[in-house]
Amino acid sequence: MPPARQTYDLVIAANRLPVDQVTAPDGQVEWRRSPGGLVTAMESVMQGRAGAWVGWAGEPGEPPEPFDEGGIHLHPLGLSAADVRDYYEGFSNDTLWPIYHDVIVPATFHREWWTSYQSVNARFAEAIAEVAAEKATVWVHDYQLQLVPALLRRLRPDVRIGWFNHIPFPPVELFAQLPWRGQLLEGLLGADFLGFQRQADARNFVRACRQLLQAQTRGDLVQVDGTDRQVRASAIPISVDFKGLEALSKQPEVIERARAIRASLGDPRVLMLGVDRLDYTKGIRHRLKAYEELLVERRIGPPEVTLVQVATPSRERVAAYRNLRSEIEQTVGRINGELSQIGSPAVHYLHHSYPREEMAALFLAADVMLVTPLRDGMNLVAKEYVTCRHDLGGALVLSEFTGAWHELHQAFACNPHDIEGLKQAILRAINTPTKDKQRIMRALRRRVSEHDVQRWAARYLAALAAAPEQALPEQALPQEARQ
Ligand code: ADQ
Repeated sequence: MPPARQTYDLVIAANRLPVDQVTAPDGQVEWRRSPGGLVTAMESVMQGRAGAWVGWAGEPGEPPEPFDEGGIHLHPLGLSAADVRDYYEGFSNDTLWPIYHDVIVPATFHREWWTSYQSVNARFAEAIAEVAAEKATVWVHDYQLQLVPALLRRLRPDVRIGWFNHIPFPPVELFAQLPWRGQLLEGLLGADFLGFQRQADARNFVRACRQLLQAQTRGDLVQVDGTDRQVRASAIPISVDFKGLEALSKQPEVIERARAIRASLGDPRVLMLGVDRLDYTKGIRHRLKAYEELLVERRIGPPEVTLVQVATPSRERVAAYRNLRSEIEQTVGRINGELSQIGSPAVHYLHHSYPREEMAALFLAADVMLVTPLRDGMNLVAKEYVTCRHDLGGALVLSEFTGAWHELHQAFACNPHDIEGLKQAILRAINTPTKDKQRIMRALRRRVSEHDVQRWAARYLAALAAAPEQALPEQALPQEARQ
């Protein structure tokens, strides 16, 4: 008889496991925890519960054996090179990602990508069904796994299923372009509770169900056809680990490093900073255009003002990302060629990933943070920046098209499509008196500290537990969620 497999009360499923494989100089392979806020949040909710995480280990081929790391049971799921190409780079990042981000670049539709997406989602559902204990809570993450809720419900009707979308949910007019729109909606309706970054995203989902499935809806509830089930779709915006990141940014070495960064840039009067995955949704081109025009018009210029643009390498096997990278690098080259001075480049462009300490030091060093996406589910960089500014220094220029803007209204708002308006927002962020900027920063920090990632996770799980059908009594909910 095969040994009884251990099962878990709380199962997280996401495209990626929360660890990266690293090879030490002696060839020894080990796992290192990825530093994201999601992992910190999950650790806080997994305390005292038996928790497992199902996800891809990041390399194509046979998956490693399941293992335990930091108190979480990790269950790797194998993706072949063809799965990575069709399910991940293809359907997830070249079909869904553009449609869900306002079609900033055109979406690509291939039927074989869809077939692969279905098959990988089915494997996820099977892996979850294997590790979930009787009546477990299962929390599925993001647009790569939209079919998992319904597939899992078929395999395991006893478990409670939640799904959270880290990216926007598009208006029905754009969503309707997807040839597989009905299957995607039905896949999601297998969940008990669906969480979104903004109310507008939740409303878009409910509207899509009404218009494309002719489902009955009432407020944030969708009636599932042919059953007595109702699914709730609401906004529960994600956040950052405020306490952990603030403590990091208060470390003397980080503060010293921030000083050293400024000194190595020639101690400019105004250091501007952009930090993004190199993605066409992030508005990097628009930001550079506004900055270039301000330089050409001599309203600002080096050496008093400089811009550091950190662009993390991303999805380089998708053509739109390769094109964006060469376009950005050409633009930076042109700006520097035409507008720099000897020893004072106009733009410092860094195409790297950095450790958390270095990111915190950059945030502390920057007088103006430029967050200018054309569309972004939340944008954690904006929240990380204000978290690090315990000195109340700095100013945040924030696009109205980010989820973060809906919580951080006091920031210097911009519409990145409006280059003239963006230039004005940058100048305001530079020239507003320090006292006023401190007041703004204090308000922004209060919001993030009161709505941190631990509270997000607790609220999400409470909403999932209290979703229609199996409403729990109030006292069963964690304290944070009773509001
Ligand atoms: P992303 O599109 O990846 O996330 P974002 O929210 O900005 O966008 O998160 C990026 C993370 O990567 C931040 O924690 C940032 O500090 C880090 N990072 C960026 N550049 C880095 C670098 N060079 N080195 C090291 N770290 C770097 C998706 C959605 C967002 C949503 C998040 C979370 O697109 O809208 O906010 O998920 O839900």
